[in-house]
Amino acid sequence: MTCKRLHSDQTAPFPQPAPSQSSAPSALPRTAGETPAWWKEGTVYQIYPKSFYDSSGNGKGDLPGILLKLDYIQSLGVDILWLNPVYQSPWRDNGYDISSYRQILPELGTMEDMTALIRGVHARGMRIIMDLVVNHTSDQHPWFQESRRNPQGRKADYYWWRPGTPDSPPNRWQSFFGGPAWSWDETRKAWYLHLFSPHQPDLNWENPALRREIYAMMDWWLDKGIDGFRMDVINFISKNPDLPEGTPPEDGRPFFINGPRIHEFLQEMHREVLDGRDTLTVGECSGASTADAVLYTDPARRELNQIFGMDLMEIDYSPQGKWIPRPWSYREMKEILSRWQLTLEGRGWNTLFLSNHDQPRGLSRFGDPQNHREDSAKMLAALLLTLKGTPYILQGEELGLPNPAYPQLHHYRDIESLNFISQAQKDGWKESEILKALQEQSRDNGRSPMPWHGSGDTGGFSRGTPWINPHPLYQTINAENQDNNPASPLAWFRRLTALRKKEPALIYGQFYPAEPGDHRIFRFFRRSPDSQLEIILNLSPEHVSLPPRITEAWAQTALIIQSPGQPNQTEPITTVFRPYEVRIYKKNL
Ligand code: ISL
Repeated sequence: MTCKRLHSDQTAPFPQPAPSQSSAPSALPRTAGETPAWWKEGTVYQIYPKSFYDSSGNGKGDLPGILLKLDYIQSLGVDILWLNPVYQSPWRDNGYDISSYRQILPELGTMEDMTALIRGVHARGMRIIMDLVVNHTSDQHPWFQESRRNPQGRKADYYWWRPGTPDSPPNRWQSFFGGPAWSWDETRKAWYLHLFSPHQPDLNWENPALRREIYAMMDWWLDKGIDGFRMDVINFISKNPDLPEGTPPEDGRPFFINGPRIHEFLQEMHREVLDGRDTLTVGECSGASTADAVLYTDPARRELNQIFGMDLMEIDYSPQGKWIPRPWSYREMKEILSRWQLTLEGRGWNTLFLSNHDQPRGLSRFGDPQNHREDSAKMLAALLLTLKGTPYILQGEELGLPNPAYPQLHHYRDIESLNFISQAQKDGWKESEILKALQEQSRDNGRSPMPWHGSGDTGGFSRGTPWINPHPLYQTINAENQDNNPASPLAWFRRLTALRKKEPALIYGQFYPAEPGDHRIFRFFRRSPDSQLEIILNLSPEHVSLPPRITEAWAQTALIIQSPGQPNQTEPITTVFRPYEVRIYKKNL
């Protein structure tokens, strides 16, 4: 089951309800009837701590480094920071293998640094959430060590142990990183389940004592002042205890994705930890359909605030998986986005993201970094900040950073990429083919060091030798040279976050897809009781001419923001959209 496409929804026809002519009265006009919440209004900035800013010179980004860059982060107009894992860990999967939930990895800082960061973030009026990785731990975690040593002890079934002999695993499930999902443990003389690497044994959520330990740990962190959690593969925590084989036998996904007790567990977690606290909870939910998303995020069900659905991230997965991508179309992209928007309207809450630490850069996938880097980056930023939901921006995305596309095999660090390289070599792939796949799809594309300025060997990331190579384009793409350039992607990003703060319709307004006039155009409305915004995005590198039935209505509206172009200067209304052009028209109702 190595990273195959997860079919979550049937493809639905592109929906086209016309915007209603009457503005329904609402008790909360600015929020268009939605219950207001900071996590609906905020934009999230994802920090990959090891690649953000190295204050110590050891080649790895660290917590004091983030603290030093808080003014920059605040200047973006973002409101919430999400930190990838910073816990004690042997770092087999870049911190997603935690060996102590209540300690910070010394290379990244101390608990005092973490407390100072929480304070610094709050002092600037922002919030901070941390990764919660509770589908599995590291095999070095004391729970696993005790569990493997003491089959009669209290922690004996904190993990998925099965008896047997070393030559016959309990089933043929494959892990997400390649290879079997079961390993034989010589100490306990039994098999244990790991959906990821053998160093990441899966926790057994059937055990109530384990669940209580996890809730206590969550409480502990919330008491320290963090504002919520990004929950890693949270919809994998409930497994069918029979652990049946799938079709094909290697595919166990039907038996642990959105598993039998998942909603019960999340509701219990809500009751035990989250009730009465004002937190942001966002679940990473690969394999969740839009219908599942409603179940997870409907506030009445008291589970999560939001989930990351993966349909858009898997748009280019072929039946052979992510390493052999397939072509995708603008129609498919719009269909996925519109389906998630429409299904969650009034029933849950969306996340909006095109990049993260597991994905190639959104710009390289959905834009044109070769020929229209800045304009396509601006269009994608507009897409993220004008649809309905909470936007998540990966560090560097505000600069229009494409994939680093490292040119040699030895540049890659990620466990999934390294496993792919050895498997592809065994399967007889040519080196050039392996490199091409990595340059397009490796998770390391989202993990390169943040380019702060154009000089030195690392673009201001570190005084030492970076753990992974600097971004090859840091001399031209960096925060310093965009900071005072009003035409830069960074300046555009700041204008968009400011616009979201000014226009409640961009937060709470209902989403209506509109007739695009051309398949390369994404056109939609955001409507609140007192205003309607019309957003038109040219998704393509081509000039697109729109028909008069669409363009004539613009005479009654104001063009409030446009790209390409200089700020405060809009072009006369034309019917031709330039490559990756963005326009937002506003009409008061
Ligand atoms: O990265 C993927 C595809 O290339 C996914 O299959 C990914 O492994 C999956 O979305 C789960 O991701 C999360 O859990 C993993 C960790 O490696 C990822 O970094 C994390 O985001 C295991 O903890």
